[in-house]
Amino acid sequence: MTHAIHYERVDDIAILKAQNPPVNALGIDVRLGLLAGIERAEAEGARAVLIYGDGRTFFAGADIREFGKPMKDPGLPDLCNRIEAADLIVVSALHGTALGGGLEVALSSHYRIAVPSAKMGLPEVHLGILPGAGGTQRLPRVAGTEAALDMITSGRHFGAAEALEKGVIDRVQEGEPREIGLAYARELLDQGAPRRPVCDMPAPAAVDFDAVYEKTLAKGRGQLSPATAVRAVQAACEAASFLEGLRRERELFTELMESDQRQGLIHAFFSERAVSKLPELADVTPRDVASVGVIGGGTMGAGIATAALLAGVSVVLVERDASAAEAAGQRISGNLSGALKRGKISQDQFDTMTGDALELATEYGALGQVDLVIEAVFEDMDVKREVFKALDANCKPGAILASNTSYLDINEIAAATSRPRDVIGLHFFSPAHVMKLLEVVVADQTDPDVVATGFALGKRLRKISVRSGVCDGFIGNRIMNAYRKAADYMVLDGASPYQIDRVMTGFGFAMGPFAVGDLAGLDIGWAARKRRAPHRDPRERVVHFADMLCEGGDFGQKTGKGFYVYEAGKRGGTPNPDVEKYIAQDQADQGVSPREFSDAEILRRYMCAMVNEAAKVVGEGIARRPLDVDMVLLFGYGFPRYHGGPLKWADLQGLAGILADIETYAKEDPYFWQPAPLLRTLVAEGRCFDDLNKAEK
Ligand code: T1G
Ligand code: NAD
Repeated sequence: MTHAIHYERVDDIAILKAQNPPVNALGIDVRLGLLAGIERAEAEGARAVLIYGDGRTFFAGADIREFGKPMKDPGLPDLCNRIEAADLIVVSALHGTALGGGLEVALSSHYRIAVPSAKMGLPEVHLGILPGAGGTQRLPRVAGTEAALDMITSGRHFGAAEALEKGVIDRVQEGEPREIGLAYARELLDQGAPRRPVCDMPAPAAVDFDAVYEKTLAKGRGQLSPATAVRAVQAACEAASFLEGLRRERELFTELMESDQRQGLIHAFFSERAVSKLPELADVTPRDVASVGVIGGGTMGAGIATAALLAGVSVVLVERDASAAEAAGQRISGNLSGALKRGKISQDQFDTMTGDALELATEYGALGQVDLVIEAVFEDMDVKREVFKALDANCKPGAILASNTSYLDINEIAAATSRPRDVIGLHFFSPAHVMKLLEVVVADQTDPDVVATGFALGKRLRKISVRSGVCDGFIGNRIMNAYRKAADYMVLDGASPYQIDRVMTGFGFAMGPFAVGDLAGLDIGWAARKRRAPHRDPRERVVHFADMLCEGGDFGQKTGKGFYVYEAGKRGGTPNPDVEKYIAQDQADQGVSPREFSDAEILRRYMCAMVNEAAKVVGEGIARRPLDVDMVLLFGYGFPRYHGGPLKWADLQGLAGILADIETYAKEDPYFWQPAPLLRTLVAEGRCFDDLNKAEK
């Protein structure tokens, strides 16, 4: 036996208890322990085996940290087949999250019981693979083809009640897994219940798998794993035998395991868990935050207030005047009605959140007792400095003063107060009660416990919080500006903005850069360009076609026209014919002879611009690690998760090739395409961005 599996006998029942915290991942020691336990039970003449997990959960899947390494025997598929073939009854008792290989172990058992709060699922597609230990063959046999296809291609977690209703488990019972499992096994033995291997159950009914495959592929926007899993379930229905189906599952599993998408998704899994773990905060205690102040109740202020209310934090929102405060209240109520409609909150919770928990005010005096304030007023330094002076005068000592600015210098804002150590940037993304990303912007004098409080608040609001240093646009907007510029330059040189949008949606983005511009509002970028114009380096190329659109009052969706024309009630827009006119005008004014761009060149230039700026952001220490940048782009800018993020993508592409391309592009525009020093260093030393992630662990 191994320490990971504890063996115990109760009369003629052998009990295998998994003890591999935190989530009983099915690493080699667990697998060896389970195999030895089954063999010992048989050898000792036990009549049944009970398998359950100690601690917070039944097996939460294979040990993801073993992926990409040579698999040690017994592999999980063989172990599941061995459990199923045992010549005694095997019962699994589930609690916590029985996921992936964990549910597959349960499906290879002959009977399954669960506590009511148990969650189950085969989420492998979210890791770029598919259930590889018989899940695609056994689940359809117990739950039917349609239900299995839904559970496997969505990778969603489902509860015990649904699992019982769909035949995935046999019983739901209150109690401790060991106790309910033991009683159930005893009952089965007393009834003389037979072994009941799922592999002996009839092959499930086939469906139109080609149609399901195409639909799943389109829905995945280029992600391969869900669609490939459809083919594995197809084998469960059409293969000549169960073993033949298992063989096909293994073939497809191995194909996905060797894919770049698998590496991208595994990188995303561990990075989203690592991103908020900062060594310097390990022993720092955050300040208590029971109430929050929000200044400005526009798009962002109302969203931030909504996110806080949904997390059970009371809010004092201050606006310029009563009508603006009223309007803010309406926006918040509208956001919360959406959550009520979707059943995320109850009517009582809605009433509390729009009632006692929310105070709308026009005087800063109302902020006297709040623990933390988030400012979301106009993106203007003078306005922000005035607001922070007022906060300094009205907030209690120890209150944290945060700004939601998109670009402005947090150090300069902090200097407007007598307490710069309590000032921090908390940069939310629109809509703030929906988007998962929070950039925690640390200024030069920000106290560590203020930073720790920013992260603690992020966790409470269910955000992915990423530490950023201070620079123009912090991590995300700075990088976005670079790839947006590369897109604008390609348009000036002859590419169509609609071709670029098509290429980037083909790469996996939900929207291309020009459609995103229309969504966010072209006036925001216009204001930023005007703000920068006086300080612009004369060597920088400038495009004017977007300004021409804005000068005509076309700000995108909010005005019904931008790069696209939007008709009420219709999804998406159609190309705005004026755009080509403005582009041609800009080309003529700048003496540019337009040329053709292939889709491949557009993608390469766009991604090289993103990677190059990201490498500068890491090289300058604005982002602590490359994985921080990857998580910012994933959770704030819609970067396709299966690529792992721009720097993971770059590693998989090969940094030398990317540097070479940037050096080629630099021949035509040496100012924009200045290779990042970090990129040069990594290429020269034969290293990659992931080496830096590992170094920071
Ligand atoms: N392997 C290794 N480590 C794991 C792990 C796993 N499967 N699951 C979680 N961890 C670590 C995680 O990194 C973190 O570590 C700690 O446990 C707590 O996790 C053949 C091949 C179970 C719902 O996809 O969805 O089986 O950061 O912070 O929010 O078909 O973790 O503390 O160092 O996320 O309470 C399929 C993945 C595998 C489940 C708990 N299984 N895990 O969430 O805590 S593929 C999964 C989760 C497979 C077979 C295939 C969640 C959770 P650290 P946490 P949580
Ligand atoms: P907005 O114009 O929708 O709202 C700003 C609100 O601030 C208005 O309601 C205005 O009445 C109020 N206000 C202005 N001066 C005030 C004062 N002195 N006291 C109290 N209230 C005052 O703007 P927004 O889009 O919500 O942006 C707010 C901030 O958030 C800006 O710094 C912006 O850069 C940043 N931001 C915006 C987005 C976005 O996508 N819109 C995303 C992230 C960050």
